[in-house]
Amino acid sequence: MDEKTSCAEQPIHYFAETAFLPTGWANNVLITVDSAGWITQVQSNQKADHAIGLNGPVLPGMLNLHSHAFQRAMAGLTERVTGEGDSFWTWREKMYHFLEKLTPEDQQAIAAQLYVEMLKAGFTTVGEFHYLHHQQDGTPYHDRALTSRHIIQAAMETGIAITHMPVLYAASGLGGQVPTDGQKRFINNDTQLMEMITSLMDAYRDNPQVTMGLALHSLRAVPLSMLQPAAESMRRMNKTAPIHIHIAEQLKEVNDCIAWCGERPVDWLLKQVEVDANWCLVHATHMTERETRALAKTGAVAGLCPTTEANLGDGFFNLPTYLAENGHFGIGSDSHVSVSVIEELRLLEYGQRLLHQKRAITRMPHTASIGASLYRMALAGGAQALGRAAGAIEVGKRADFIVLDPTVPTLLDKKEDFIFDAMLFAGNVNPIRHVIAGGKQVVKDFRHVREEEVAEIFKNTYRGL
Ligand code: NGQ
Ligand code: ZN
Repeated sequence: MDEKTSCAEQPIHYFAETAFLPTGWANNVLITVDSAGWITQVQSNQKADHAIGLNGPVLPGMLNLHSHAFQRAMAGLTERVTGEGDSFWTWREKMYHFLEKLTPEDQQAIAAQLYVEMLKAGFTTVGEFHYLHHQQDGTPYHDRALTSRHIIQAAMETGIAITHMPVLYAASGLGGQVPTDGQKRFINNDTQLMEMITSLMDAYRDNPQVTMGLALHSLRAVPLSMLQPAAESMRRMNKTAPIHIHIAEQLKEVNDCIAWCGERPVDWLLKQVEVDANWCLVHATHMTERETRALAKTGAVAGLCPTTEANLGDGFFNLPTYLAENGHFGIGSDSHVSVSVIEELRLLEYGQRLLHQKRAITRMPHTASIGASLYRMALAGGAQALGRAAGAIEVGKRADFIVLDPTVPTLLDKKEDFIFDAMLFAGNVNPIRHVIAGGKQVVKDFRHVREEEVAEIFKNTYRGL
């Protein structure tokens, strides 16, 4: 990166020798960004002149559509045998135990550290599915949205764009079962939750880094009597606000749902509410062929979290059928056992190869490159699911780019879509050298600009837990 500084109020000009645009790979691209961080002009075949040089292939930054930030601090602590039946559900007990003591400040420190790592790993937007709302004993803070504000503050400190989705959580099981003690910090009814969202929407309305959405934790945690009113109320407030829900991640949930209402979760959800392109169904692991086709037809996004799904023993998403029906997907790092665009996309493809004993599964029409198909579909699905004008180097979009290091051996002499293939399928050296988020350089030569400061606060927080 050239050492040129620009005045914050002036447009900034970046110059890329090679960049991936919606029209394909382009050379000598001049990108103009306004002071609010939006792209105002993109021109190919230009001269660098006084623009800031981005020395390496430039790609749009990726969107991470599913995050529970606090879980980052427990990564590596739940890999012990605890009994015969270690499972998703026993992991969840440990997770509940871990979050018992976290203060709003702890949540912010963990999120800031996580967001630094995300930016370094190529994620320039995060979707926070946030449910750790209340005090340790379950009473709300004086401001019900206090912990949300701390999470958003972590995004502000680090430069990542955020779609913040406060989670509606009201029950411990289908049919409105009473919440357990471990869930007491999550509980709100639909009215309380929508009030929180309204106040956060007002607070961040003019902030280009923040989008608000609604999360419905799961069919287990949200009774139908709250699911429909919450979704409708979100629609009235903002026709295009994202609505996310965890669904059909574990077989037990599917079986419980059938026992409860006679239907499978995705079938049932699609009957109860109008799922459209603003919805994101997170995991949707266990679907029949018919459910898979029906979900694809809604235009909603499937939120796939390959490393977490592998870690928790969830199963495989029905990708071939879903893609054949032009279904949309994006990626999330969820519990953050890994924080890497590369690892999520690679594992998504590898899981399918292992399952189907074939190669080249995640393919896009008219694209021979699996790397390009994965990256491009995840960009489009991520931007759609998070309701952000992002994921493309194009006028009107957020100026979020990653710059790869062309001297990394695996990228040597790679051109065009081979860049995506080599990035995703050739090894373990992080090639992401610089990251621009909202027009500002936040990662420079593999280091986040506030890396030490954020790490120090995280260290003190972590040791105090
Ligand atoms: C969560 N996480 O809300 O953090 C869930 C576990 C649950 C994942 N499903 C808890 N990966 O689903 O009840
Ligand atoms: Zn989740």
